Amino acid sequence: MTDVSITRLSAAQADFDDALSRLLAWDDSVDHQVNESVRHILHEVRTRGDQAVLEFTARFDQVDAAAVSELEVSQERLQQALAAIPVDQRDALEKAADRVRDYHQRQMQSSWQYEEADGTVLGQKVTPLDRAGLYVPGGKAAYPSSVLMNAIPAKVAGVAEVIMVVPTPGGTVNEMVLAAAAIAGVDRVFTIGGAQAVAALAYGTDTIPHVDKIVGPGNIYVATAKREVFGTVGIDMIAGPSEILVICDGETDPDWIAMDLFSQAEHDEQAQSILICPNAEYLDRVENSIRNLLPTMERAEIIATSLNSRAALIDVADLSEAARVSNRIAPEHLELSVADPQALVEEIRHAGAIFMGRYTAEALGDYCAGPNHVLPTSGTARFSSPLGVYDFQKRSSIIGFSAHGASEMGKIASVLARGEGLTAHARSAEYRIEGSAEQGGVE
Ligand code: HSO
Ligand code: ZN
Repeated sequence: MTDVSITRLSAAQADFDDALSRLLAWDDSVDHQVNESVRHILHEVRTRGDQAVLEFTARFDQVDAAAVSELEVSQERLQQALAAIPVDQRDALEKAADRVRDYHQRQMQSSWQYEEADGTVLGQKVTPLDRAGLYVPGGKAAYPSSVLMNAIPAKVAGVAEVIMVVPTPGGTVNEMVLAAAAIAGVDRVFTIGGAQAVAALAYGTDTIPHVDKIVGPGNIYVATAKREVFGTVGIDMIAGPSEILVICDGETDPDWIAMDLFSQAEHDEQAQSILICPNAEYLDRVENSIRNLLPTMERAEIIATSLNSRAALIDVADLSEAARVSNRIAPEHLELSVADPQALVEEIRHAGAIFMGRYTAEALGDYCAGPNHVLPTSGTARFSSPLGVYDFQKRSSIIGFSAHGASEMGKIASVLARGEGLTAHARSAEYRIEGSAEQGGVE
């Protein structure tokens, strides 16, 4: 059944705010069953290491190995995959990788220092993480493009070792994923997945080194495991279903917009596609295109389910109102399919990625524009940003006082420390106040 009936909303309707909230509502309640089994897996891997990884991999992926080292994919094997995939795929992956690398190089943060008049030096030292773990889902959701998007920023940041895990249910390996790992310069690959892979990366086993941060998407078990190990390691984000919001002035070919909405909806049944336009009649035209084009789609079922349950066509008074509604949604992807996207972008405050103008399909950004396609979902663009080089770098503060500087700051620190009742702090600072020896350290 690929009938579609898409929710219509109007910003003018009295209950618009409530209707919009209902549309955006997303059930991310924790499933206790999942929680418990993830905790069990984490505990087992933490205490029994490699042996537990082998058992879970046999149970969940039907892959039997005598040792975890058998589940490691060699660099030669990655190169073989790269050599074996069709040449157009290899070319496309390499071109995409070059663009992603170029873009991310511009995100590099460098260390800085400045000196005050009395010789006090203050600054920030930026260092990459030592080791990052990259989770790549197996099966249908194994996206080679996501390997590039996760691994390249880590390598650009200077992460010494990028370790990728990818489950291979039934032993099936995705060659394009391996090829992408080769291009991105992933250092080690293990064919393990699920919560057991997250645990192995977080705690380390005899064979799998522990990492400092785990990035990459995964199913509910992987997401739950990432949430649980946060603190032992860093994580990137807990991603919800993918979303697209298109603001159109009503002048773009409706087929283009329909296909842009499909491109999000085909990811999964829970994906969300929303179109906002100041021209209600244009919304009808897009809905017509949707009806005409849907039967031509390979993933028509998934698209239909996604559109029927989570999509909306919204009419607004003008583009400014469209921008206000968009800011409330804080979409992961925002297309500005309008004549003057530069003017409209001024009014946009929250969005993971903004696609400017009628020609800029989200699909180009998903694969090869250069910016990252790992973006904040479910309204989290209000407070977070695309995955980037900065996710693989950290900062240390640098503080250096001259004798004179220490003396001046010592007086301030002493007063504040005594105010907090912390005498050791106060005296530690006071020792360094010029002439403090003669004062004998006032109590
Ligand atoms: N739209 C997805 C990324 C993706 N699309 C991968 C195709 N492959 C989330 O931004
Ligand atoms: Zn996509």
